[in-house]
Amino acid sequence: MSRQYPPVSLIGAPTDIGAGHQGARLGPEALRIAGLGKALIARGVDVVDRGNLDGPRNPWLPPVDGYRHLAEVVTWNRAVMDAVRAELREGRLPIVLGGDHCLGLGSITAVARHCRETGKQLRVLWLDAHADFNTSQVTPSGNIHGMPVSCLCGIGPRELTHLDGEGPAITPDVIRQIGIRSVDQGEKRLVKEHGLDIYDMRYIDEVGMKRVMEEALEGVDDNTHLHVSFDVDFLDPSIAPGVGTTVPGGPNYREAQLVMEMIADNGRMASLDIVELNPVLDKRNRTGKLAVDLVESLFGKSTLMRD
Ligand code: 5AB
Ligand code: MN
Ligand code: MN
Ligand code: MN
Repeated sequence: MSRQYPPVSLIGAPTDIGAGHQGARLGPEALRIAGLGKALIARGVDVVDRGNLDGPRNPWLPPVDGYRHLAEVVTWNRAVMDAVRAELREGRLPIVLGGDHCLGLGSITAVARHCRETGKQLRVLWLDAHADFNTSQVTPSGNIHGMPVSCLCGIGPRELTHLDGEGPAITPDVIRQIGIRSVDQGEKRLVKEHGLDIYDMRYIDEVGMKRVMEEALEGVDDNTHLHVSFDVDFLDPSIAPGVGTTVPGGPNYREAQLVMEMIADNGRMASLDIVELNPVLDKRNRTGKLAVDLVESLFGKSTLMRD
């Protein structure tokens, strides 16, 4: 099955400003070295690599009032937002190469704005071990990569909840979180309070990934912009060791492939983040290569014999 994909733009965002480990700032280069651009070109996709965005270096300071590096996080996310917005306006499919997951804020703020302007419905698939729904009050770390989802939903500091000067980017009903297996205590309360739709590992174990993906993609139609925010720590650490916050018990290789293939079959993915890859913690870029392998599946590569 071959599908026409819109032209893709790779946007490097080399920062670990929101993370608790340094190293994710090397993620964009590791993804390039693992052959991301070439792999997409081989799938017949028109790819332009826009290079890396610029932003403040990581000063590696402790949190202040529950946030670490808030000002720098705002600057990086504005850059990502503007870059993603520009690509969407040109009818291109932006792939943000992180970088840590705080960048999902800038990326999805741009996507949500684009949806408002074009009258599209938005669906976000958040592939992650974590819910990323902390606030400054409940965070155990102060690391903002644990807060992008709450900020996107309007819970957080104004400079992040109103990144584009308009209101909060989304409401919780837009998001489906898959692979979740580590939620902090206060975060759990908030997640429940705001009714986040979470397909945690227990649910995946019980009903299987196929049904999970059918449910998560339900209602994603021609009028839907599907955004995939792929935190590499979604994957089981036995296959993806190159992340700062490993949590055992994640999807295995086949389950992860099924996720990507079902997204490809759905055909509505219009933007993507690949975040949290930390080459410093990886083994011979194994996790980077796996991410590329999975992105190929997102773009329709399949071992399926019956189509
Ligand atoms: B990631 C933790 N919940 O807030 C926190 O990798 C981890 O973007 C957050 O999902 C992990 O510090 C953030 C303990
Ligand atoms: Mn995350
Ligand atoms: Mn995570
Ligand atoms: Mn992480």
